[in-house]
Amino acid sequence: MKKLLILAISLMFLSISCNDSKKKKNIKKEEPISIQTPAFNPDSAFHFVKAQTDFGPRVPNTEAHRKCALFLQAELERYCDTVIVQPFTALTYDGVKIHGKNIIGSFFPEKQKRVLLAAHWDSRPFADNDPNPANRDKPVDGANDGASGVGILLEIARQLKEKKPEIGVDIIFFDAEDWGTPGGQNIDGDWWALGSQHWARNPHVPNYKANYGILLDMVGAPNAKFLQEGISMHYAPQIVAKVWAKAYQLGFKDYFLNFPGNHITDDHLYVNRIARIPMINIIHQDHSTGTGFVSTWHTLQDNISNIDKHTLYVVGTTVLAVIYDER
Ligand code: AHN
Ligand code: ZN
Repeated sequence: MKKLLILAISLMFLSISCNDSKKKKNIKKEEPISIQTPAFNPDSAFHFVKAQTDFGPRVPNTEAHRKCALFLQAELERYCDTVIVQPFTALTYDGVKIHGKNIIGSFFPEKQKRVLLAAHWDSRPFADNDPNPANRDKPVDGANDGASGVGILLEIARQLKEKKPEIGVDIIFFDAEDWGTPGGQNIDGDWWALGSQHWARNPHVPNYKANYGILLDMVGAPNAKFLQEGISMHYAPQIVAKVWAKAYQLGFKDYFLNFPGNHITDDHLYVNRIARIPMINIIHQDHSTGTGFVSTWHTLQDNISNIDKHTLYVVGTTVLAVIYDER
């Protein structure tokens, strides 16, 4: 009995010391002295998406909207060199005067060569595409439609602070993108993207220029498909080519398809048309749903349970690689 006990104890020590030597070897192999290029962290990006949806729907003129604006400003202030909040008022298609805020964080604001990254941070006031008519006047969480792009850009901001890019970068969170006319209703006018329209006419700094821009919209659904969106192909085909080539190089061809998509009226339209900065839209399109978008679009199902970390990773890694390539 005693012998057995001694045997067991010595085996235990033997296995502990074995583990120990394995660990030491691993440390030597896997931790080089040089600082590595930071990798886009999908858990962190997901956390940034959820932090937004936790406020509730970020519909202009609501408490959740006001609180989320302060959160986004504070986050950008942690990472960027300068942050500018641009308040504005606008009139919606249904006659509501809304108080909006575009929130802009910049890295190296003095540099000439710059890239503009953007997403909209507001969420839609009504789930007018919901299969259940009783839900159609309720506001949407907008986990994918809005928060996904903002979450990726906050993670990119966090990474850019760790490893500074060679060029200037501006991150713009546009407000009041998603209060546009309900589907099928054909009312003339530019009722989508009110925040980007305001910014394009009143840039946050006088004479603002960027070499190009990338808009992220609906970049968080599982197995998202990014078609080459029509307005992007009209105004900035060379930027589509650049970004898609990088995605292919990174092995993301199942997400970034070499296939034309529809023209989508979105924030980038006014950045192209009014500010005259070539800007593309990375946006999930689905021609099988009838709306042209993912099935959760403008429904109550657009919530955090339908956000996929791998999609956030694919998009974030691609955009980050494009930025670090520029000099
Ligand atoms: C139109 O449906 C014309 N534009 C859609 C823009 C949008 C809404 N992006 C997200 N939500
Ligand atoms: Zn929307």
